[in-house]
Amino acid sequence: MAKQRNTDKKSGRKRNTRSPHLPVSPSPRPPISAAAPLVAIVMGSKSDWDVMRHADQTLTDFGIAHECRVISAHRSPALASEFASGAEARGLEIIIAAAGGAAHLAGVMAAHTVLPVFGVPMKSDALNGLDSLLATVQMPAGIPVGTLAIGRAGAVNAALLAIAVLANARPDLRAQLKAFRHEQDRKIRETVLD
Ligand code: AIR
Repeated sequence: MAKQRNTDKKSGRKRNTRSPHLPVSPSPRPPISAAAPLVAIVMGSKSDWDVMRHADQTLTDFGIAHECRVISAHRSPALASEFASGAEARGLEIIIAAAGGAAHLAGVMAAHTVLPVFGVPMKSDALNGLDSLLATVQMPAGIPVGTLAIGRAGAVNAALLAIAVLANARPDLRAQLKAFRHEQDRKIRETVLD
């Protein structure tokens, strides 16, 4: 969650220590990792963090300034509405919202902001996340939530989708994303089964 990254002594540029294969941005734009958060990752409970830390890590790997916090649509409804209502003014561009069971957090976020909201359904004990998936995805027309897969895949992909949206206006970030895809492809091609 901490956005600290190392700095290359020679160039003075920031270095991505977790994913050295990803190019580091020489962008003339303000450095995205040093700025105010562009992405918020919110989750209904601390019990969601083990899964949502994968979204956090993915954003960190790409050097995206972000914040992570617990907000419950049901246990802290005023905070949920306050957070989403103020998100745009704080400079946030995307909200990733994760919840399990009666998973209304992403919908509540979306109801209070026009920023893109990506929902991540958490795997639940009772129904394996099917309840979370349906609660997140079945939004009424007019208030969209882009819903990702249940659990870890959804957490990682929510972050990657947020990066893809941010990359529309940030060519260096788009190059990073392409390098990431290329690396994935390379690993698959080089996979040897014993
Ligand atoms: N939750 C919390 N407030 C509203 C909802 N839907 C969800 C959390 C978590 C699940 O309830 O997102 O996935 C169980 O939370 P806890 O705190 O009981 O572990």
